Amino acid sequence: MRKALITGISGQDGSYLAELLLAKGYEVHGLVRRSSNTVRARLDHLFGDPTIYNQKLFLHYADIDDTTTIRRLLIRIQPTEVYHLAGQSHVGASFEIPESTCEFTAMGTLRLLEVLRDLPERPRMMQISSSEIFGRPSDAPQDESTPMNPVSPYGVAKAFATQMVRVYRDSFGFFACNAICFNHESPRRGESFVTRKISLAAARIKLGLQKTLTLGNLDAQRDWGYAPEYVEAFWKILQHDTPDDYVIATGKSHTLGEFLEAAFGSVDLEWRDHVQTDPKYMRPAESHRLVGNPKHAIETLDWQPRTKAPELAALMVEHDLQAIRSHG
Ligand code: F7E
Repeated sequence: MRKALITGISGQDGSYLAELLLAKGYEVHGLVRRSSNTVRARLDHLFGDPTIYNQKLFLHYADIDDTTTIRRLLIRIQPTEVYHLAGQSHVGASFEIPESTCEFTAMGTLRLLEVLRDLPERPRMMQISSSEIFGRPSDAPQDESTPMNPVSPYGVAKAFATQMVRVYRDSFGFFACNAICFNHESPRRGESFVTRKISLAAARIKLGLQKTLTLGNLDAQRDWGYAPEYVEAFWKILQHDTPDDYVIATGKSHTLGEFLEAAFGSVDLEWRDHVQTDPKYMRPAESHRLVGNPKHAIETLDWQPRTKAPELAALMVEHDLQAIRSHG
């Protein structure tokens, strides 16, 4: 029986990965943060299925800084694969809360590696890294050998975690890998990330529930892919014979204007009539020229990014339109 442990299972990627692994016949264990709010909307459909929840899918309370509990769970569950997705993932917020961002994202990864180090049978392990490690790269597109030059506390924390995974792989023989992910979005994306903010606003404006959308830096450019395709890469990374790092990206960069055009255009709206800017959404420093070269993943893992950014924008708006129509 293949058993996987996912940290951050209630997030966008964690929920898609849980679905993928369940479909492949895995027993899936997820770590969740203890909070008074038990709403885990992205996993609701799995909770609601009595053939899945507590049969093939199990959730455990463990904060990522709770090493003792994580060790106990790993010894008890004995997963064959660990997918480390948990962390504070908002780049803008990391300027406001740099210490906790580093605590969870950087130290959280090191603590997990240390627990794994002591296990008699070490599972394979994958860490979700980020294009933010490149910050302001001298070359574009970026690949696995592009030097790290992070410009946000989040990027610094991810650079630490990424390099630590390499150190444990090289020094202690870990089967540990980094998926260096560029932006990846979906209808399950958190509402404070720009793509979801845009898709929700386009849907609400279309339905007459909102008039304007307030954004920060409109000059931003990103390599936006579709999250369910990215979790396929996570799985493939751990099935390969040798551990390695992989850039997971589409290879195409789009401006925020292009994303707005596709999102608003999909419901026959002109974004310029509705979008305004406010400096409060600007960041003290912005990453530039982030566009990934996924050649290594495509050639080695037989992985393909399929959904293009304009298509992604339209599918997110369509989802939000339907959801608002049915639940308000
Ligand atoms: O910003 C600009 C903003 O917050 C994208 C995370 O998953 O991907 C994500 O990080 C761009 C930036 O994503 C608003 O300044 C303009 O240039 O959606 P975002 P991100 O910062 O790229 C990487 C790969 C990760 O690893 C992260 O965990 O859009 N932007 N106006 C705005 N961004 C936000 N959030 N809100 C705005 O109003």
